[in-house]
Amino acid sequence: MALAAEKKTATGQDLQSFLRFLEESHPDEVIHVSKEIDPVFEATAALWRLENERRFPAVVFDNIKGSSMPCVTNVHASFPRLAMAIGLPIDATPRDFVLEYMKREENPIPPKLVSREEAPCKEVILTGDDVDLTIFPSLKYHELDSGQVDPGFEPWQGRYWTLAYETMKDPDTDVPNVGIYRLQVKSKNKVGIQISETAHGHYIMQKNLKRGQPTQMAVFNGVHPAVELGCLSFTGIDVDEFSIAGAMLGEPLELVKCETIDVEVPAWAEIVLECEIHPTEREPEAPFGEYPGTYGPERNNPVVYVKAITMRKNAHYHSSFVGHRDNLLLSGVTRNSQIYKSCRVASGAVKAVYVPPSGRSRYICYVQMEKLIEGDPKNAAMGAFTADPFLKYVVVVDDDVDITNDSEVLHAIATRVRWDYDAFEVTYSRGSPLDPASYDPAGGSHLVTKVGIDATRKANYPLEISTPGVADIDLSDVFGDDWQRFRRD
Ligand SMILES: Cc1cc2nc3c(=O)[nH]c(=O)nc-3n(C[C@H](O)[C@H](O)[C@H](O)COP(=O)(O)O)c2cc1C
Ligand SMILES: [Mn+2]
Repeated sequence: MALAAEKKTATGQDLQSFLRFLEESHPDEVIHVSKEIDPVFEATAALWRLENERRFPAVVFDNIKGSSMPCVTNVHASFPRLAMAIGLPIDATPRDFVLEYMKREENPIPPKLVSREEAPCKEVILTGDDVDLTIFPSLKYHELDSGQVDPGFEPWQGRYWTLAYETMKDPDTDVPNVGIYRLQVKSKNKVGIQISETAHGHYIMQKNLKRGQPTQMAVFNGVHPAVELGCLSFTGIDVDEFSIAGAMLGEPLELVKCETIDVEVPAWAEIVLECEIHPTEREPEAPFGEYPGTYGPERNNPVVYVKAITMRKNAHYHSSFVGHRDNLLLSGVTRNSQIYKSCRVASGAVKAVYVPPSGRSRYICYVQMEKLIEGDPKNAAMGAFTADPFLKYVVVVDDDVDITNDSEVLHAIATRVRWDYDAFEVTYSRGSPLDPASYDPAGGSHLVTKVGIDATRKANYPLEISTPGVADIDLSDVFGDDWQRFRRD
């Protein structure tokens, strides 16, 4: 195992080396909790309280009741950590991030196969009766999280994996696919899965279903966040997300073959579950608290059997705090590059785009442009809608508006929009089936109304107030050296 311990890049390809990097270089970005914490609600409640205080460190729960494994969470809850994951400075702007992410997405680096001796995820191998999902500190996040479990497994009702990265091969092309589809623990070796109809994973499962065969699928959990950001890239079904993960790392992602199925997984993953999605078996899964901040309904979802567990000796289980920043930011930042590209096709005057957490990092997009001709902002808004079906409101503003600041955008809407001229509506269009404001939320309708808003200044916009000399004022000179005692609003 000598090779396995070596670092391949400044921060390596694994979650633990990224945590070490934070501990050494940015110690306030991460906290270890040694107190015993209940996996049922208590971990989530603690993160929620922290969020109420507007604080978002990565949290490692070292002592989750019932498990000997640490539970790492909230890693993606702060944008600067995501920027640092792809090698940007801690103060990088969302625009810097989009441009860097886009550049890397356009220059994929194919993965590299390594031997099992070189793969830390093979340090422990459990097969047959040794497969036991109860060793992992999976959490129960929300009060009504549920789903059917096997008889005798009731204490595990509502325990979910929210950072399960699944990989499976397209039977037509053999191209691997990667996405996150949550898992519901049902027994020692059985989980439920929710793969949305729009995910590539769903197409692959359906293709196998038509052939009457199970889908071989590996789950990997706990990787470097650069790998996560690459795996969640908005690519076509024929693009292998592992090559985008390599681009985010700046080196080939190391993959290793699974023991019991014909699928490859990241060699530096903390935990791997080698699985088969049963071709026909379905069981009730959910309700489960989802990203919009509401529960997704119970559904008859596929059943998955775990054939083997492979993992590191000191494996760290990785969880995402779903429905909160940790989940929202990770989903949000990976959408921006496609939206930016599409908006730039619609109008060359577009300078930046931002999908704010206030819109659940899915439903709202702000577009900043240096408008040269009237009408152009609406075309830019249409470009955003084309790129991302989940968007419902696109607001286009002038280039002096800070699009990472909701208040500035609202100011632009309040003072620069005549609704009948400047907004357009598209009814009966495709959105998210989890949208609480879809035409039939209880029925899981994906039909929504979309609104584009041109909030740029129009012709004859009155002169805006200004005062000469603001930038030159020395506050200490006027208000005294202790002017900072005044409470900040
Ligand atoms: C924390 C997190 C949880 C997610 N959970 C699910 C899920 O349970 N089911 C699902 O279909 N998509 C889920 N997603 C979204 C998909 O992983 C994402 O759309 C992915 O790009 C789909 O990949 P694919 O189209 O290649 O299959 C989640 C995303 C994040 C960031
Ligand atoms: Mn895909």
